[in-house]
Amino acid sequence: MDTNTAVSEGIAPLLNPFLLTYTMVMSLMLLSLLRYANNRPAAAFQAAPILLKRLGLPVPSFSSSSLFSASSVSAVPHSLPSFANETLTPAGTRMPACVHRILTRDEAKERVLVVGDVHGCLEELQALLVKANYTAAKDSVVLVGDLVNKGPLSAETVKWCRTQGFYSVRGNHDDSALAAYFRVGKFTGVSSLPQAYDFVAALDEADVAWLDSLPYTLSIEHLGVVVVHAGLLPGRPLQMQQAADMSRIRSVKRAEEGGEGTWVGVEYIPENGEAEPWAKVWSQEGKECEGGEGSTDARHLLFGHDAKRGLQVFRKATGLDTGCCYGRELTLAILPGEERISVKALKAYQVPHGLKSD
Ligand SMILES: [Mn+2]
Repeated sequence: MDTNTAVSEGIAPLLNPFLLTYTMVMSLMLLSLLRYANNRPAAAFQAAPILLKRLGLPVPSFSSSSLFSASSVSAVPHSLPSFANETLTPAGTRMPACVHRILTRDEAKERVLVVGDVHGCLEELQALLVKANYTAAKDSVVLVGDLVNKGPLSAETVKWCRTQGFYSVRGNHDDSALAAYFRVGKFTGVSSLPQAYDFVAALDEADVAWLDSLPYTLSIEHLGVVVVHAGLLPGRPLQMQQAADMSRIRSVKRAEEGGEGTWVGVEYIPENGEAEPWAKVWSQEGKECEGGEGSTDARHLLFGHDAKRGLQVFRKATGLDTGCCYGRELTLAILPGEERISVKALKAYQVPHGLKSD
């Protein structure tokens, strides 16, 4: 046998068309999975069941929940990777490690109480929970963000919610508090903070770490709900949503570029109908709404951030910011179900200032 024959016989099995195709398909699948998870193997591990579900394939019993409940990785929350490729938040702080948090059936208790913008109104928050017959044994609390600023007890609110084991998404004011604490963004080079940010000096390391960990969205899949501070851009999948929209939008208008059904988010509430509440558009039928064409997103969104519009009830989105810091009410939604409970503010801590973007 000459050398050439030996070589060709040696590699012959590798040239088998079936094996070649199989290897190529498997490599492509692995590469797509890694790409789907932003080249993070751990995220790819979590993304695999989601991809299988999307493709209509059976999900093996070792789902992300059971894999990641092992004690060695218990600090890693269940999450979806973000594909928006952002490293900094609109306030100039770093993006949270987990942008899209999933609250699993195992983590959630019997009822989930979703609370509107607290803005330092801790006494009202506690009164509201009493009114809702809250008990730590049977209830999980999820806040829509903006725990701080405007009201009287910002640092105390953060500390209390953290130590109670409450969940929260990140609001623009929570971002600003971090920016003030770390002197980044608009606070870069500022030696003495504005008086409104005095409270950041009362935050300890655990409070700051907790704020820093707040995700932009929290999905409660078994209840069919997503919690976000400000909103989502219609027509765009959850994992493509950008921090600026998730923490700041109030309205959307048609994009001039990007084709039919493309929306851009705006922070203001227009007087002349040039833009509409994002939640109203999100709730309209059609492929350009919800998460876009091909979306099977049948989930209901719960959000805050829009005290001026107050309680907003749309088919697929509910706004819970009822302006407590302005002397109006603090509201929570009880899940599962449609029930909502409110308490009156003890006083007006802040005078609303028109359409200012906060
Ligand atoms: Mn806000």
